[in-house]
Amino acid sequence: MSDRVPTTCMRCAVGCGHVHQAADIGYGIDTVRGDAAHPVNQGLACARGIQESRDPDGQWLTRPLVRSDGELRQTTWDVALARAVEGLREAHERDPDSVAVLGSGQQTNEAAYALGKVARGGFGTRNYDANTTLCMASAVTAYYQAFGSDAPPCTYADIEDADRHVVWGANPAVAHPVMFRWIRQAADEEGVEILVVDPVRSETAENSEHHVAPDPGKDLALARAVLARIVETDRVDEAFVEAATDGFDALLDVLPDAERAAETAGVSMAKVDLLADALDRQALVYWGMGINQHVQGTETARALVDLTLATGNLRPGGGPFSLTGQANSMGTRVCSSKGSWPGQRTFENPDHRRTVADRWDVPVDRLPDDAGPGPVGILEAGPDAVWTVATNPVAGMPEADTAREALEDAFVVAQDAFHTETIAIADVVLPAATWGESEGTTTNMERTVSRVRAATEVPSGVRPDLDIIATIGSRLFRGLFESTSPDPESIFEEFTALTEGTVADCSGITYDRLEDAHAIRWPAPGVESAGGYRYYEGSESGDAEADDTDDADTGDTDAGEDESWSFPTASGNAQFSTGRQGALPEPTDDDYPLTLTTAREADGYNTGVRSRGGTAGDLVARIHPDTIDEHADSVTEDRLTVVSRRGSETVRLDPDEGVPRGMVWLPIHHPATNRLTLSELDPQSREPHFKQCAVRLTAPEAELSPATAD
Ligand SMILES: Nc1nc2c(c(=O)[nH]1)N[C@H]1C(S)=C(S)[C@@H](COP(=O)(O)OP(=O)(O)OC[C@H]3O[C@@H](n4cnc5c(=O)[nH]c(N)nc54)[C@H](O)[C@@H]3O)O[C@H]1N2
Ligand SMILES: Nc1nc2c(c(=O)[nH]1)N[C@H]1C(S)=C(S)[C@@H](COP(=O)(O)OP(=O)(O)OC[C@H]3O[C@@H](n4cnc5c(=O)[nH]c(N)nc54)[C@H](O)[C@@H]3O)O[C@H]1N2
Ligand code: SF4
Ligand SMILES: [Mo]
Repeated sequence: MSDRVPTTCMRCAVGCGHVHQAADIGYGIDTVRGDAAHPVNQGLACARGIQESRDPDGQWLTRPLVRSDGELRQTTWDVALARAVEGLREAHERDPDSVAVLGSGQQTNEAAYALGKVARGGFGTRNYDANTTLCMASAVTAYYQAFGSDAPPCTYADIEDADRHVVWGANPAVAHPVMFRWIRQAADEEGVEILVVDPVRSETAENSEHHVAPDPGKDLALARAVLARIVETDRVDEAFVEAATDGFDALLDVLPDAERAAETAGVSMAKVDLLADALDRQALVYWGMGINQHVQGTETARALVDLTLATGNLRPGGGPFSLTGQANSMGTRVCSSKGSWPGQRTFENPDHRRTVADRWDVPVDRLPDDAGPGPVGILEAGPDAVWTVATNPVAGMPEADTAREALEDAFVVAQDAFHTETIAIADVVLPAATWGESEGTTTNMERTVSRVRAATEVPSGVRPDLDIIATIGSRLFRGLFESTSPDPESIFEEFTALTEGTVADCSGITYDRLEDAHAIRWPAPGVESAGGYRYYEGSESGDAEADDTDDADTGDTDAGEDESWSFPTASGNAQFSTGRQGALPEPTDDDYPLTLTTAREADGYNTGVRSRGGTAGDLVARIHPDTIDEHADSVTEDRLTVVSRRGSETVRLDPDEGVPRGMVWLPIHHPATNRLTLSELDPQSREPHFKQCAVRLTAPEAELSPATAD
């Protein structure tokens, strides 16, 4: 019998501990179950997390490939690496910024840190980013602006203390199943309720007490209507606002009238009151892609933070809780040198650049002084060479045909475990080890670091990401790594040492400590410490560093003497914002009268590489029966064509009353979906506006053509 190896699920950022057991013969994982000894999930796990870890549906890559005479052909690692290094070097010699590197929230901290080191400290390119910018960037920017640091102040421990769970633009019943189970369980207690804000009656809405359905993309108006109502009815936590925040008066100056804002959002005042009442209690406000993926994603996320600040909902059992998507999006934010240097050091600060350059032993003027234009801007700039690691931009980027063309014009090195649409157009393919096959760590959405361990061998043609990255890095930039096959633990130590003394201090976390504790939350500046409730010290903070000699007065939750607040902003206070609802980038009109939205299904994962096998199958659109009736003349059998200004796709119909009239709902798991979407960005976060664009329905233009990964 193979060993039972404790590890962490790499599918979503709940971060459940798993136990993996390898097949007795050959390669692969035979058994996966939740780890009862892991403090995050205590044995729970979801079906898809288990299935995708144990037996993913994708077509495995088993040998390196290089393109010759237009065809991808099997080759040796020596040949593939030489080709990769040569192509990247040629571009780098022309101009460092002509090398683009696209990383992922599905790498270990060690691989993500190493990739960032090569991208920024080796190539010195501005044009390095990750799929996490398609995902979390608006939440990240909002947290920085509001709190001075990017991290949810909340943890899972808050869930059982909250009286109201407001789930805004997220569908955790599908996307974060174990977490939703905790939320649902907490809300089964007397007097506790879940409220869902989503234009679609999602699986989460179906399983909640209340559903508020704003018009698509109008959440900022709704959040302002709720705040205006709280102000009108005198329910602001003035003591907290006075003691711990700045900017409330400036917000009041621009706050619209509640009725007018509710009308803009397409929501009744009764529903606005429902949300205002919820926030008047101990409330957690969770949010996801329905908020972040918007040209005003940062401003909308900040408006949600404003709601929690105005009602003093930042104590245990309350707070703004951004639901991180991919398993290691949070780690990527802290370690990868993508949006900030390790430990949330900023690009603009010359002292921070110098510290990083010194540690890496590279010239300081090599390090860029801004984070770059984001994945969409990087491809728009037309890079000469692109290195992708654990991401599938040909399918995952908005306006995907444009992304594909940019990649087709470039020299592409694609590093993945499976065949993908990006692999299909690559010049060099580097097969990487994946979940269950790699060693390292990952960091979940509540800032908890946990070990990832290999349970199975890999075929000789496959190598760990860290080895591939360190090999390419070492060949191009002598001395960047001590070895072409570094020990993950030594890379982890290098990363955590670089965070020492920062707001995201991980220097007290070691592999040895993780061995015993399984999971340790940052900030962890010392070997005994683990981050508790952020920005808050008080009788309920649970913070290892909190002053527990205070005179505890647990009955009183007003900003009292027993609690103190401190935010790493210039003034030390949390910041209110002044954003107001603007127009959508592509509103519906006579030519394109319907709104296309894109979201997740329980059985699919992102671009579907690991969840749909080699064939994508039919693209299926959920549409309200009344909207289908209006277009009945166009329907042939059960098919019609969805046309946007960027492309058209023939879909099979799934009549669904949970989707509002006037909307077409497509899963993101099909590679055709993003041929239709829009590449407008939030100017602050550079996150694409994935959730609304204008479309029309016509008679089927073509046979359903199931796209394949080839
Ligand atoms: N099963 C599964 N789980 C996953 C993933 C997966 O692909 N499949 N992916 C992982 C990743 S990377 C991520 S980022 C997370 C994402 O997790 P979620 O944020 O939950 O993802 P989505 O399904 O994209 O969008 C959430 C909800 O936003 C709603 N929405 C759309 N437009 C609007 C709007 O205008 N306003 C509001 N309020 N809501 C709107 C959609 O109807 C949808 O129900 O999931 C992670 N977990
Ligand atoms: N229309 C629309 N588009 C969207 C979204 C949306 O809501 N709507 N959501 C966006 C979001 S939130 C996200 S996160 C992105 C995701 O976009 P992508 O990153 O483009 O898509 P994924 O399918 O997650 O691709 C991850 C790849 O990493 C590979 N992989 C997994 N593990 C490993 C590993 O250990 N090593 C290596 N080398 N490879 C590995 C997988 O095989 C897969 O090919 O999509 C975005 N695109
Ligand atoms: S909830 Fe997320 S982390 Fe937990 S088992 Fe499911 S996919 Fe994995
Ligand atoms: Mo994501």
